[in-house]
Amino acid sequence: MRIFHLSDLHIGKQLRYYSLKENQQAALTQIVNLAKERRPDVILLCGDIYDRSVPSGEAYAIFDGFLQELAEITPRIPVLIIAGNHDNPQRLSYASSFLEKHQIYVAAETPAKPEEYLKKVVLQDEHGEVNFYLLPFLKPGYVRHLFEEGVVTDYESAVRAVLSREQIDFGKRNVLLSHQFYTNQGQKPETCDSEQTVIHVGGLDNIDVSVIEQFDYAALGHIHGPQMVKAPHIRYCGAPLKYSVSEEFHKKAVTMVTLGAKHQEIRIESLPLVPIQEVRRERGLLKEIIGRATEENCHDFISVTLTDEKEPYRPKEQLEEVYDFILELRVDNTRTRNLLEPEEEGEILLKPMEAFRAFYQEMQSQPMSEEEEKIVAEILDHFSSTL
Ligand SMILES: [Mn+2]
Repeated sequence: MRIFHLSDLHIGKQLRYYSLKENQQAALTQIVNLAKERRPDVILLCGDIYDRSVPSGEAYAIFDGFLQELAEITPRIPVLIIAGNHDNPQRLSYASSFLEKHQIYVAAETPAKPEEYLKKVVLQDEHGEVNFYLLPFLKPGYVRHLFEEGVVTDYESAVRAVLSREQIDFGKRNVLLSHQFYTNQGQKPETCDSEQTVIHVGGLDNIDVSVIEQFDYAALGHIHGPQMVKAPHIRYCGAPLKYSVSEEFHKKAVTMVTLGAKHQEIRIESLPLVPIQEVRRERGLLKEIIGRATEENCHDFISVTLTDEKEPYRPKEQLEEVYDFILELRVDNTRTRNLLEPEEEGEILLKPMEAFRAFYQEMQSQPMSEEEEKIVAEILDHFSSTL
């Protein structure tokens, strides 16, 4: 069985103040084209479909268009969707029973009553059945009431308890969809800035991977860089786009999993997604950075760090002449580094002239000329006589 594993679409997300609408649409179109080409038996969307719990009309339209295009592929490819921490369960489950008639299965809410269980979708291949368990993002408080007191104390015990009441037959082939923070004996996966979750190892949100190890494949969402956790069959596929500068070197892709017979080794392939705009860093002198602009890279999203000792006049305006999308502009030189160093002694009260001299030196990286000193002295003189 061939599986497309995706997560963290974050539809509607912006990069600083820039819309990513076209970038997201381009990525989704590539995913549709890959689906047409590679013909997966199922597509998994493992949480954080939308970036906000109240998605914009535009965000809904983008996702709707994506599902529509997937639905037009014949034979129909089932799509399995779970909610992530960014999704609003009620909103994500809108029209879900209707969608199910079209083989789009949405699990947004965790079991709330004793008689409710995880959504389970059974698909067939030449080796028999594969059970897909859809575990939406959960917090311990969502499910605590389903168990005896003291059973659910943290995220790990919550997921363990929810999975154990499913009475899964691990003699069969089982796939889990989950959107949580899984660690390998406290070892933290590689994270980046766009996940926007306060991730701390040893924190209550960690779940040891042993809880889900028995699945033949665990399709995970939540972490935006593609990586396995402990073993190849437990995997974060990552976001389809770079959502922060810290993802500069990520290789975004669709993770394609080929599941064979039970106990047969799984095959993992990365089908690269090519962004229409890169997200990257530029560091150096203003002149150098401007000089590096080309027709190909001038539309990239760039984070600029200037290293000029003598700070240029209106650097942002100068950069904007050649670069279209500047995410941020920082200065890293002796002045800014000194600012970060803590004062060794207590605060010293300087005379006005001394204070201005120090300020000038810091801003200009050189002392005032004699003429400038004279001007400043005159100004100070003027003020001291008027006060
Ligand atoms: Mn996410």
